[in-house]
Amino acid sequence: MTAVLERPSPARTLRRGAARVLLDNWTGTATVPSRTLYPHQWSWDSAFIAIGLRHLSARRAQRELESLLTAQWADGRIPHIVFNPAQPYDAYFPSPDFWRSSTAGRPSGAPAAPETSGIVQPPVHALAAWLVHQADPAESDRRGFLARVRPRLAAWHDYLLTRRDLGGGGLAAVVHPWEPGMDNSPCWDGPLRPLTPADPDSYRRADLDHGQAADRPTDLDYGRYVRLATDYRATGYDDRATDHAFAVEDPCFNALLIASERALAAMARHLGGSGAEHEKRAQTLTDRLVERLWDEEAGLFRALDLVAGGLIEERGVTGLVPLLVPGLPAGIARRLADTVAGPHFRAPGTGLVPSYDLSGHAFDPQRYWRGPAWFNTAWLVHQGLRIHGHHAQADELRRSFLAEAGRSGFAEYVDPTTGAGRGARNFSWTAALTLDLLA
Ligand code: 9YW
Repeated sequence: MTAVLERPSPARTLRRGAARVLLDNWTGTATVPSRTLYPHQWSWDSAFIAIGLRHLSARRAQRELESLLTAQWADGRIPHIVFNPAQPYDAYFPSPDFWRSSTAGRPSGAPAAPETSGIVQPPVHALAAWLVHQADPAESDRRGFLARVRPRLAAWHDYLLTRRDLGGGGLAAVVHPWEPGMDNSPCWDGPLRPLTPADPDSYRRADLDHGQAADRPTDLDYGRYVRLATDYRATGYDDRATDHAFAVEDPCFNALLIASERALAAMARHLGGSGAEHEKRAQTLTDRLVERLWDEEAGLFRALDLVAGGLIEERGVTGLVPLLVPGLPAGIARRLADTVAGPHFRAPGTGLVPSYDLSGHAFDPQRYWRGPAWFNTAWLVHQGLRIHGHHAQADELRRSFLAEAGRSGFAEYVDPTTGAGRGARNFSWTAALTLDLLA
């Protein structure tokens, strides 16, 4: 008799491929976003990675978040990069000798080790920690996971809601285009324009050793990123002492803070408390988000430029992410879902969500956050569609996500009109969120 060999299903093949990426990118304590381009630990990457990793090993997902939290500063900030001491300094720019956290960051409570950057990234961490806990509550309770991470996550949010309330209106501000995690989005062009770039001879871009120049931010962008980071470093990363030349209230950043406040409430309840304080904060933040950033005519949230004053007249994917806020007024949630399905954001070739308005004056399907579709933002929008009951639209986005993630070899981002992979391949959050959508 001939043995009948069963062909693995496409979902099984995809799951195996995604798991392989996460295993290959694990360093022993954390996961690098990409072995080539990003050889250290990144803050919001680790949160997305933990959300996927929990389906392979709840324990490893807990360690991913715990290792990030060991680099937390005494003022509560979670730095956007935690440097791996085993990597050479020139593997990535800006390197530890640029940020100088252990010396320059001391006044703000940077640890003596490890070396970190001095800026932050969107606060997805509490949401991730709660999802990780739910993957295996018994193992989580046995290790005291929530009891250990919860105070640190609360301190992180306190930092954002006090030191970073630069506009005085109850939302957190970002002070560098790397902080919202969407570096060269056209949303930041206006706020960055008045800035004098740093001298190009004062640094060397390591990203161009591994990425195509046409897929990456320009040299002018980098000059301004370096300028802002250098000025922040000069005050010891003290938000009260820095005259921030870039200060923006970003919709995605604040929406994730709200989702994470709700996660902190759930954790508090699980640990025997009431969670009421965090629920209240989440509601107040939601009210402020709507009052300050909602644009009824455009049907999406806008970023607010605190330096020049006024909402930024660009449509970015950041303005769609608040869909994942459960307490959003129903009318706003409906408008957002329509905008996701409408001509500005439904990419005809792939069904994915571009990072920037398809018909916008600055749209570029290849260049990083100026048009390409990213998988973390697709996952966030997908969550939002589900939360607000738009299941058919969510199913369609899920199918597009899985098809393009697999086809592109877990690309960092893809051309939203063709699905052609761009940036790094075997990118960790693409693989992790694939696992989550397959679970
Ligand atoms: C940088 C690591 C990071 C992401 C950001 C993305 C890019 C560039 O890569 O940042 O050099 O920090 O824009 O969202 O966290 O994957």
